[in-house]
Amino acid sequence: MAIPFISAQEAAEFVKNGDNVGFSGFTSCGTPKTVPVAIAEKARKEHEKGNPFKINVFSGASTNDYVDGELSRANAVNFRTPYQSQGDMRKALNSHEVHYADAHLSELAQNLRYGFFGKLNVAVIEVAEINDKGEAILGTGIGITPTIAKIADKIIIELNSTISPNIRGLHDNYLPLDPPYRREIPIYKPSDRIGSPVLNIDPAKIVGIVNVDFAGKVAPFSPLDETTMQIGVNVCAFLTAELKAGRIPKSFLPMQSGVGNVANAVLAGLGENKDIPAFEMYTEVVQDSVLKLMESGKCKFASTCSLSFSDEATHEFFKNIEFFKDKVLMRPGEISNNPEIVRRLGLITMNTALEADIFGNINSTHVLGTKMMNGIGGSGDFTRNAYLSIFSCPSITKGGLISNIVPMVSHLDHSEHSVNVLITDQGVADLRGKDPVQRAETIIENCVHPMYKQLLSDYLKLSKAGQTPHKLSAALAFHQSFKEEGDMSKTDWSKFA
Ligand code: 0RQ
Repeated sequence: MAIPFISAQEAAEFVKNGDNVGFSGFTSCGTPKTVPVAIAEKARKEHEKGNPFKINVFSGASTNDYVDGELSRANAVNFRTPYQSQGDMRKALNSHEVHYADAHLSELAQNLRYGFFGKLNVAVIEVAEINDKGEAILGTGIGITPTIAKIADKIIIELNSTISPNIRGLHDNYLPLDPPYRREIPIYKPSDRIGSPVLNIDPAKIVGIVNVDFAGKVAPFSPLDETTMQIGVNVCAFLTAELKAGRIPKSFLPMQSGVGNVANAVLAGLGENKDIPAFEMYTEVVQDSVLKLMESGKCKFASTCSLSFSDEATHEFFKNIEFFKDKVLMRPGEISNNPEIVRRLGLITMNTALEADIFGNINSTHVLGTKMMNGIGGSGDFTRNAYLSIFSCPSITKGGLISNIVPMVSHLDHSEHSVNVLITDQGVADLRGKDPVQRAETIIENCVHPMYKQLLSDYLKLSKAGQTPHKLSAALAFHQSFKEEGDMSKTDWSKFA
């Protein structure tokens, strides 16, 4: 029987108050665009009638304005996991209107299959192609799609005609067995294909197909500033030195890089560096910089969960698909970020901190300890299992009113045990093989902005007791000073002596 074509509004009627709803995609890539808006409209109408209407939203990573923006503005979200980066959703979860569980991206798909969230009522999945047998070609991001396609009671398809047919062949859909039957995931190099380019969806569960004829936008990058470029230069210098010292094999190792400008600056720097051999990437997001590296031959292959290119780069990529198609594979998030694979392949990981402390602990998520920014994303999946884990951040923020290096992080995402190297615009702190006091001395010497060097050295002298010397009453004094005086540099240790 042919699968019916329906409108987004008709599709939204399949979604009920209290439903667990899974969305395809990873970042804005592969994420539905019309059904979530119709669900938000339905929520508004129900609220006007005095009826409750909220859903629980599950996705591969961040989404787009149609999912997180529209649904949160319509007050239609009860629970959200595992990651978001949209302003209205951020406000809603920080004010507790939305219950947000920040989580490692690699774990959500399996936790859904394990039943940790109850059953999944509806999956909304964007595809480039689908036939009556339910054989689907997904869009430019996978995320949790193979899992939600398998476990959801009802499936709504968004068939997006703007996705290039040249996307066929780039996906590697794969579902691991669950414990106690899990076997090793047979990826031994980034380019190993283990699954299928086609996702098989049970057509009996598909309630309808919604035609979509517009592409979502990928946010443009802000131009590289001096600080970002200097961080990029420092990361490149460090990696080159590691290679020369023989601590990175001559053939190099696969790289993971987080999103954003620092990642782009580092990749651009590596591309220009003649001492770094052509390398592969095993990561969750590839951005424009990776295309350029492929064109120049510097990046041989990229395994990713999404193709987060600008409109221009997307066009170029699909136009030149003959060149790119054996250089890219898109995988589900539980494979792109899988700890087993990260450890086996020996990834060099580069992620961003909001703040680090002098002992090497990292806060990637909470502004001043309480306000959620985005979430831990894939940074923990990669960091904890890396061959070499690098964190970077600027040494100061807001013109120096904030030091990104503090006595004690105000929220902990990545502990000292997982962080090998900290890099700021000031320099590189190699934390390997150092005790906490040695780490603190190295970080203060190499990474802290001159405005804050004395303050942090003095903090270290406040207490000499214990393996990790803290003056507990003063440990968050930087944050307190910022709250009270709008300036961390106003911290006065004499109050704590
Ligand atoms: O505030 O917006 O008011 O200017 O925080 O700071 O420097 O623009 O940070 O865009 O590079 O993101 C960690 C959030 C960094 C990101 C984080 C203020 C600062 C600014 C943002 P304004 P920047 P970036 C791959 C892996 C976790 C997920 C991850 C992230 C705003 O990289 O979400 O790694 N990482 N995923 O002024 C108070 C500080 C601050 C501060 C900055 N110490 N205290 N405010 N700010 N530092 C991706 C995926 O998983 C999909």
